[in-house]
Parts: sequence; C-alpha cells; structure tokens
Amino acid sequence: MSTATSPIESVLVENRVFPPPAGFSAKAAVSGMDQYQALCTEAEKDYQGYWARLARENVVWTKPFTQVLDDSNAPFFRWFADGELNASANCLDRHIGTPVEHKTAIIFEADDGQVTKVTYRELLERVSQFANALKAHGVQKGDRVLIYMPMTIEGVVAMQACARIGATHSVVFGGFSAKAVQERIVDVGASVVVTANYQMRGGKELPLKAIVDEALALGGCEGVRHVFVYERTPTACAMVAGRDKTFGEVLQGQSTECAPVAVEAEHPLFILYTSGSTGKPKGVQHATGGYMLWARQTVNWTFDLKDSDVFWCTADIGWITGHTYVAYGPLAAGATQIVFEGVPTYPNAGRFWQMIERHGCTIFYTAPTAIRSLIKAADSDEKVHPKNWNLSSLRLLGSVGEPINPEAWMWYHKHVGGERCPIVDTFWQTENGGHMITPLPGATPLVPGSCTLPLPGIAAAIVDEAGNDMPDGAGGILVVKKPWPSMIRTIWGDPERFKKSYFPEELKGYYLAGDGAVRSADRGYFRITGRIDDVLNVSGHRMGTMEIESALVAKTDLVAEAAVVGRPDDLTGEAICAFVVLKRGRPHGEEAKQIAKELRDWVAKEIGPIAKPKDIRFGENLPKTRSGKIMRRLLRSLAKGEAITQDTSTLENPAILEQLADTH
Ligand code: 6R9
Repeated sequence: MSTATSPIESVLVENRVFPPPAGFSAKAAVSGMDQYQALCTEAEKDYQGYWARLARENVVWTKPFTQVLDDSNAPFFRWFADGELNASANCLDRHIGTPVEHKTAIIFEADDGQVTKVTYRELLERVSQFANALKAHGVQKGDRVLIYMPMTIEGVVAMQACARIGATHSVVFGGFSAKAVQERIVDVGASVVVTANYQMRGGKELPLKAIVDEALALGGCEGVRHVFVYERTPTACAMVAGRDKTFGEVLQGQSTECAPVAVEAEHPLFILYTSGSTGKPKGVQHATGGYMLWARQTVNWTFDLKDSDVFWCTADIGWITGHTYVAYGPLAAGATQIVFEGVPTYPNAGRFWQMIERHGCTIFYTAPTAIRSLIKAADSDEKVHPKNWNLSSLRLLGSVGEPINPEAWMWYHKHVGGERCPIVDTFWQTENGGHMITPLPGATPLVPGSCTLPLPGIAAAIVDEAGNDMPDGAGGILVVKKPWPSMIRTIWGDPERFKKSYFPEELKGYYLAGDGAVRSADRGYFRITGRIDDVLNVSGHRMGTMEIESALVAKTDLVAEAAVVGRPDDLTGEAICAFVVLKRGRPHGEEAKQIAKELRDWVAKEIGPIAKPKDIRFGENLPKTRSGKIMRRLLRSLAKGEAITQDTSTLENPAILEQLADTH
C-alpha cells in the first residue's frame, strides 16, 4: 500500500461555492446544515440508537430486531441480527393499499425508443410469478442465482424475485466475457442462470445466451441445472433441451401471488463481484437488513425523493449503483423511475437530454465519464447540445463512479441543470452498499469536484499508514472508523481475504476504502484523489491491473511477461496501458500494431471489452530492480509520456526504458 496523494495536489484549491437554492432547502428532507449537524450529533451520542431508529423507520420488519450492532467477531459485523424481513416486500408489498400501488414504478425505454410502463401492483405480480417459476425449478432460500441480463424490467424482476424467495443473486454485467461469467458461476456456486437471448445496444443485437453457453462449456459449471432465457428479440438462439427454458415456458401457469420469505437480517441478499488489487475479482456479500435500510434512507436524503419525482439512475444493474439506485432503493422509496436499455450516444449523443424531456425526469444520476463524452459530442455538434431540449423538469443532478473534474461539473451545472439544480457528487463503493460521502442537496454548499461531507453516522476519516488522523489540507488514506449497517459482510467464500483487504492490522481496525483523499482546510470537505492500490478506474469501472496482466500472460503462445498501469485520460478518467514482453522478441512497425490488436481482442475475450488496453508497448524486458521487482512508478511515467526523473540506478537494464516509451 502506498499513498498516492502528493501534497502538491492539495494546492489545487477550488473556491467556487454554490449554496443550496432557497426554494430547494425549504422542502428538502434535510433542509440545512443545522439539521445535518443534529443528525451527526445524534449518531455520535448514541451510535446504536441512531441506527436502530433509522432501521425502524426505513425497513418493514416481519420480526422486529432487539439487537443492533454485534461486533463480537469483528470485522465480521452483524446488524439487527435477530430481526427478520424480506427485501422484495420492502420494495413492493409495502406499497400495496397505499396510493403508490397504482403509481408507475418503472418507465422503461428500449434501445429503439419504445416505452413500456409498469405500476407497483403490476411489478409485484410479475416478480411473484417469476419467484414461483424459480421455486418450481427447485430454487430455495440460500441458493445462488446468476443473472446476466440487459437493462430491462425483466432484469429488475429477476433480482426482486430472487430476493422474494430468499435466494441470493449475483448479477454479472452484460459486457463481461464468457470466461468472466464462468468464473463467477463457479465461485458463487450458481444453480440457475437467468439471461436473455440477445441484448439491444446502439441498434445492434448482441448475443447473451450464446455467451452463457460458452461459459457453461468452459467447465466447472455442473451445478447449473437451468438457464432461463428472456426472449428480448425475435431472433432464435440455441437451446439445450431439459436445461434451457424461455421466460414464456417457465412463467406459463405460474400464479401472480407468492408469499415473500422472511429471512434473517444478515441473510445474504446478493453477491456482486468487483475488482481488487490482487487475484480474481472478489464476491462482495451484502446482508439484507442493513442494505435495505441504507438503500431507502439515502434515496430519501441524497436524492430528496418526493412522490412527484421521476428519478433516473443511468447505471446498469450489473454494477452496485444499478443495484442500490435502480433495483432496490427507488422501489423501496416508492419512486417512479426510468430504466434505459440503450447507450447515451444512440441514435445520437442527445439521447439522455431527449429522454429527460420526454419523461419529465426530475432527478438525474449519471457518471462523469458519460458527462465528459457528451460534452465532447456537444462541442463538435451543436445539434446534440442539451440546449436543444427542454430540461426544465430537472431539479437535482447526481454524479457517481469516479471523481468529477470541476470543468465537467460546471458544464453539467450550467447546461443540464440550468444553474438551478444542485449536484450531488456521491462517493461510495460496491463494498459500501450506498452513499458514504455526499452533499445533501437542501443543506450542503457545493464545491465543484468535492464530494463534501460524510452522511450522518458514516465515520469517514483520513489517516496515515499507521492509522493516525491527518490534519485537514494534508492528503492521506480514506478509512471508515466505525462499522455501518450497509457495509460488505465478507468476500464470498474467502473470509481471510476479506479481513486482509479491508481491515489491515496497521489501520487499527478501520475499514480501508482503497482511495486516497484530502479534506479542505477551510470547510473540512473531502476530495477523493483516486485509488491508492492497483485498481484502475476506467470510465467509472473498476479494473484490477493484476487481472489484466493475468489475462495477457494467459496468451501463452505469445506473451512472456506483462505489466499494466493506468494513465490519466480526458474522457475515460484513466486509460489502461500495458507493457508487454513477447516470447518471440520485440516486434516493430506493422507487426507490432497487428500483435497489439490481437492482444486487445484477447483481453476482451478473457475479461470483457472494458478491460482492453488503450496503449500496448513492447520491450525486450520490463524495468526491474536487481531483486527482480517491476518498477511500476517508471511505467506510470512512461505511460504518461513523461521524462524519467526517478532514480534509475537500481535498474537492471536502463536501455529498455527507451523501447517502452515507443508507442509504435
Ligand atoms: C459506486 C461505485 C468504487 C470506486 C471508489 C472510487 C471511485 C466512486 C466516486 C469515486 C470520486 C466519487 N468513486 N464514486 N471517486 N468521487 N463520487 O462506483 O462503486 O464500482 O465499487 O467503485 O470508484 O475510486 O473506490 P465501485
């Protein structure tokens, strides 16, 4: 572990401040800093009492809890452990008999612009029917179901249906490869896979079921008894008799009523894989009770959700943001939300703005990488500039996934938010379950590029490598000092790795986020400075450098050695740069180009297109110390195209630096 935060960075002070609009504050869930402070004080004075209150207010318990935090086996914390609930009932059944029952739950817009709407009542019926289909195929409480679906109502239905019967879902993003799907099926021990024949993205029909077939053929997947296939398009796909069934087949004759199964608060609601600095992706396990508490509470606080809102989170259900702020939080809060199948640039880069106008979206939550690419598109083509659409329905904007640069923040504020919408820059992670550090739109004065302050009860702090607090203005390691209800419970099947990755001994038992951060000297606002481990953030997606290196060296006929680093990229935040030593010697010119392409395609096949290196450089060797350690700092400088100023005296073979600087 190393602290990447240099003191020089903290000199970049952003001093524009945007106080919450008065009209917004007057009606907001948290209407000023006094109220925010009062909540923080409540949490400080009686930590358990505070969380118990929120758990009672936000969650419908079938059996009330009497215990709050159990830290007897730290860091394997348990929350509300003797309470029972059902997550799907917390999203659907709770609204039955209230005015929300017949309210639109989901406005689905397909890739081609077709719109389908479902009410809460209809969603409950579809979820129940799907839950019955799972039960009829032997799925029981505690079984794992792997979901590999496009953004659709059916994807949300599949997740909710698992939750309804106490099965643990593991959603895999539709952009991951067969190999990645297989690894997750094996690790999680799935008995059923839910997928679609195809997915529609940007006017193209892309196979999903064929990738599942390929994954299952890779071996180790004997536990998979059934594959349910949603027929997204009329095009046929191969079906294995006995194993594979269409949604039509499995839903046939199933009742639209299914009693939700009450589970213990600690029962694993889902396992979601994410990249770490070492080894294979980790299965982050979340617990039902604490997660549901925070999913609903943060929708109410951070997004200030009102009954009249039309909420839109653009994240895919394959990521944590799509779990908490598409599949669970907005439903638990009774929101009307937009679910979008397609991509922001199809049929043109005005799609998001057009959809906001069309559906009267009031709260819009997206990633900086999307904003940056739409800025670029609008700059080069006036016709897709947001000014061409009526965006007056918007009242709040959000950002997630990576730091938002102040320029992008200002554009978002001006051209999308019409200078009237607060922007909530929400910092959090797969492991956190929900927002951690974020402005409250009716309370917090905003500073572009800063995620501002921790939510009440979240003990975020910045420390040095021994866990000592750092003064404001000095950078350090971001930690959370106290457990909180929606935190990761363990890494599925690997409790030791969980302990080592998140609670390293030298940090006094604090949760290690893996990011560097700095607090401003004037307001104590947090600014995230990026990962301090070997995890890259490319377009808001987490990628482990080791994962990509392993994929490259798995091309055993070609690659002898590989090292991967990130370099800053205007559009994607970070870009992947790979340094490769071939078995056959260093290639030049056309041959180098051709092999680089071959390696990129290979990585796409091993992991997924999002892991493709942007840059591939070839050398006869990698820069190593005499003891054989790869000097990654040098590689980072080379990737950026910087002159090497570091001490290279320990370098075994300085001549290779020149080779690796060459982008062919
Ligand atoms: C929700 C999500 C987590 C990593 C995290 C950090 C980066 C997320 C951010 C942010 C700065 C923000 N990150 N939100 N950095 N400002 N508002 O993205 O989860 O996919 O697990 O990624 O993303 O580096 O550690 P996940």
